[in-house]
Amino acid sequence: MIDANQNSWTVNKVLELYEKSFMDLLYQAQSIHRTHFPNGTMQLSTLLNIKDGGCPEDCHYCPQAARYHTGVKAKKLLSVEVVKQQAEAAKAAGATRFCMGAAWRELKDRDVPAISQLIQEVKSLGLESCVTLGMLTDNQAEALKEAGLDYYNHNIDTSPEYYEEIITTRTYDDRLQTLGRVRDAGIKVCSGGIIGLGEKREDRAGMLVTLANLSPQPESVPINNLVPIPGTPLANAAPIDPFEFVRTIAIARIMLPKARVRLSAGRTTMSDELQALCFFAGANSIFYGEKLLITENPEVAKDQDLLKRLGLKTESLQQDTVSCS
Ligand code: SAM
Ligand code: DTB
Ligand code: SF4
Repeated sequence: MIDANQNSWTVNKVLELYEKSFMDLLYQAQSIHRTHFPNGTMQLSTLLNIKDGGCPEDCHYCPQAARYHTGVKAKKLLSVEVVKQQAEAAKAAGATRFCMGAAWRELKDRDVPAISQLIQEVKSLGLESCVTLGMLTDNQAEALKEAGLDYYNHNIDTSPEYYEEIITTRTYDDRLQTLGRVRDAGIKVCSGGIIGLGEKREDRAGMLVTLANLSPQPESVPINNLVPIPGTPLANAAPIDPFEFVRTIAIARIMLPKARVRLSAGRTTMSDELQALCFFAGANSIFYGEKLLITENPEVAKDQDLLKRLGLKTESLQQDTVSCS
């Protein structure tokens, strides 16, 4: 079926959405959300940092970039035993996807066997697998697919115009090429970005245009609110107006109607009410577990309580639903 929305988004069209009244925009987003997700389930992904710190890149937001003094120490790749234990715990807590991140500029061929083994362990538990390892070659993408990888996360972070203000050690095109390789290998695409990098509304629109005009569109779209990290160039970035953040989620839902839109980093500083507004606007996935990669995430019990108070059901491994009790 041809999707009328796809490949035809322009920044001006998106800015028109941003100009709508907050209520009209949320009503439109919620209507689209209900059409594509009639069960209204929340998908829970648990993150594990499998390789901490020491990254050669200069992403201005990142606690793991070696060049900034953030107090994060470089460590070795975690062992299979540790990863397996963490994945089992995530499954027991109710997560359906296990996402493993490494502070790498790119995946090295020598690490492919170890990563493949980690993916196989996660898959053997019946969990969906996701990794985020930096740039990939065609052969590496194929090897990860062969190992059973379901999703590859690789964020475009912001608009093509603003990107150079945030990262200079690789280009926007490098990111898009890796996304193309992931897609060609038959792996599902997880790509999104960060709000609150000092970007303009045009840049938020430009980021969403890039994502929505990918063909096919990404299946998973994480929207992160910047977690300002002392020691990084963005340590003192001005926080974004929460309503602008909710608008961005709503517009992501409208432009990427079938994607799981994940309310990602930044939830520890959001009120329950703000998170509920984000869910109403169309966010239907969260990172679930006390830690993101380096920074904190809400406690499991707190998230379970929030989902319960909102009467939100969670996606289960069998694709049906269970109540969060
Ligand atoms: N090194 C790999 C890469 O850059 O693709 C994988 C890990 S990297 C930490 C994954 C993503 O986390 C980044 O692309 C960025 O969108 C997000 N991220 C990193 N630091 C963040 C922060 N302080 N606040 C919000 N999001 C952040
Ligand atoms: C994504 O979009 N957000 C996650 C995941 N993909 C890898 C990472 C958020 C990192 C927040 C800062 C930290 O803890 O390092
Ligand atoms: Fe490295 Fe990824 Fe952090 Fe950039 S975001 S510095 S590539 S770990």
